Amino acid sequence: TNLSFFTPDPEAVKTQYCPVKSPILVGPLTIVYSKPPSLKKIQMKNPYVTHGGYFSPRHCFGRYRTAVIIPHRNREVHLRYLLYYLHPFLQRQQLHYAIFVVHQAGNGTFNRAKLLNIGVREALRLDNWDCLILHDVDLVPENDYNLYVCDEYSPKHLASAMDKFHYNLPYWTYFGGVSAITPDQYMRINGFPNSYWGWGGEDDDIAIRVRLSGMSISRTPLSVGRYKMVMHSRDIGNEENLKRHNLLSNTRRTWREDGMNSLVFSMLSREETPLYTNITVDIGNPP
Ligand code: UD2
Ligand code: MN
Repeated sequence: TNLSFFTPDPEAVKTQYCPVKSPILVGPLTIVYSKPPSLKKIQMKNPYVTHGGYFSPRHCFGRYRTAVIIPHRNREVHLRYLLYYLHPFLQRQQLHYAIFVVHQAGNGTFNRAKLLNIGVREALRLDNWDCLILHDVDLVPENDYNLYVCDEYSPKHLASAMDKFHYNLPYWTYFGGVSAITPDQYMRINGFPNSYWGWGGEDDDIAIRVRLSGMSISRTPLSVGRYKMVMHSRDIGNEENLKRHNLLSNTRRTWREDGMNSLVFSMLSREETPLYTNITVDIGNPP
């Protein structure tokens, strides 16, 4: 028979769940920070990403629903690098996913953990996510076997081997950079602390919360959890938090009161841009 006119309809064959292990992963990736890609170029390369930064596998039903949440201010170039590499990465993993950028308005002191709490609250209003990925804007994964999927029993640290730490952990309980946590686990630790203003400490607080609520941290193996950070200096407005040691010594007394159940902010705007959902918030100032 002459099949030269036959065009299979890709949507029509979507009758099954995607396989547990995606067949289109490639493993190690080459990440280059030489020329920031434009948003237009990233859009052209990701034609199946829909407004707000959503994607669903086209030939099978996505088995896992993943929300990526990125705290952000003044790092537009880093964000472009991340989107450029992360969209195709997540599509190769055959995830049903969306990307949320939580943008802190104003010039006040930055608060990464509070922005992540806001991102989680907003993401959960929009979909029933299996997994929340909390992602620094300047870290790009270097191996797509590092699945952006949660562990059922433990919050998972994904950025186990960063170039800036010579592809090793800086210390054993380290939980910064990129992590994966289910909504249930997130609520169980009362989310992240709202009280860490400026640089540092909040990641250690989170690790303590995990332990205090009776869980442990799992981790991507060092050979796979590799990340390349865009080089940068400390931002204005994110100076070192000198209160962090004091705060950390009190976590076991404060974590039940400081977190998702005490989160207060004002929503300034929510917009669906072509490559991500942007949430702009006023989070106030340190006391
Ligand atoms: C480390 C951790 C990070 C966090 C931080 C302490 C790594 C790679 N990551 O990051 O997870 O625990 O220490 O707070 O070791 N940001 C902005 N605009 C700003 C400031 C920060 O967008 O003006 C966001 C952005 O997503 C950035 C993140 O906050 O990636 C962490 O800040 P950083 O990159 O300045 O700190 P760094 O690299 O020491
Ligand atoms: Mn950084």
